[in-house]
Amino acid sequence: MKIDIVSVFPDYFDSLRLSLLGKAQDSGIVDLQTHDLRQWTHDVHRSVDDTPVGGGAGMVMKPEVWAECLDELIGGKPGDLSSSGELSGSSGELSGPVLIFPNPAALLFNQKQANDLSRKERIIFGCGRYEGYDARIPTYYRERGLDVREYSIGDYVLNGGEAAVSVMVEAITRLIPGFMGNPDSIVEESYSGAEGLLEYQQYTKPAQWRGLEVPSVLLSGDHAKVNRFRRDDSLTKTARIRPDIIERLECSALDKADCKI
Ligand code: 6GU
Repeated sequence: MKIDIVSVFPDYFDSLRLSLLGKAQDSGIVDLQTHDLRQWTHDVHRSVDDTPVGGGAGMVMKPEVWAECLDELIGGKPGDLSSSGELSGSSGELSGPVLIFPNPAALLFNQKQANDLSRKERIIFGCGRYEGYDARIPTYYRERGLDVREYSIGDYVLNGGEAAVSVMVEAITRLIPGFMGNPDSIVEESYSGAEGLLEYQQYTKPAQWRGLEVPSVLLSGDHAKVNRFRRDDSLTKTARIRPDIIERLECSALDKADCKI
């Protein structure tokens, strides 16, 4: 997967060279490039923002700078995109990169979207700063046939999209086949199952520690009982701290034994 990240703080993403994501870049599973948006400015101040039309506080990122940057990264002149059909496959499905703009006033990013995005060949992230970016930027590229998405990572406000993009890149790349040493570890974890129940609690040795015991069923060696115990733990924990997830559960996802919870 090729990932481009555009930001006025490209150094923010140095941490993505560490750990498993760093290894995935070394092995060629992920090709991650960061770009300084100011590279596409022409004025002496290298300005990327301007005051909001209609008034109000703060600054808004200018469409011209973003368009020069994105046209170059996408490749081809903007007019080519829809007219030549270059970016839409014969099946009518969108090909070409997915463009993602972090935005606190957008759809919440979740595991389902991370899964879908982990199958894409190329993703370009455009990090907004200040009060946001001119709304015509996503509209323009959407109208030109690109798959353009805006996501928030939670109901709180950050100073810019950089932290949100870090989160999304990590959530997406770890799902790419071959990324994880042990692919089983992503199967059972929280949010990954079709139902999206929270993961059950885990324990390691010793069985007794500072007066606290590991639940005895986990030491029984009875796999059916262990599985039942873990599923009950997932269900009760989810019902207690994320009742919204339980409310969305399909009835068909539950078995008879679940219903005593
Ligand atoms: Cl994507 N951006 C900003 N600035 N704040 C956020 C966010 C994104 N998601 C949650 N808060």
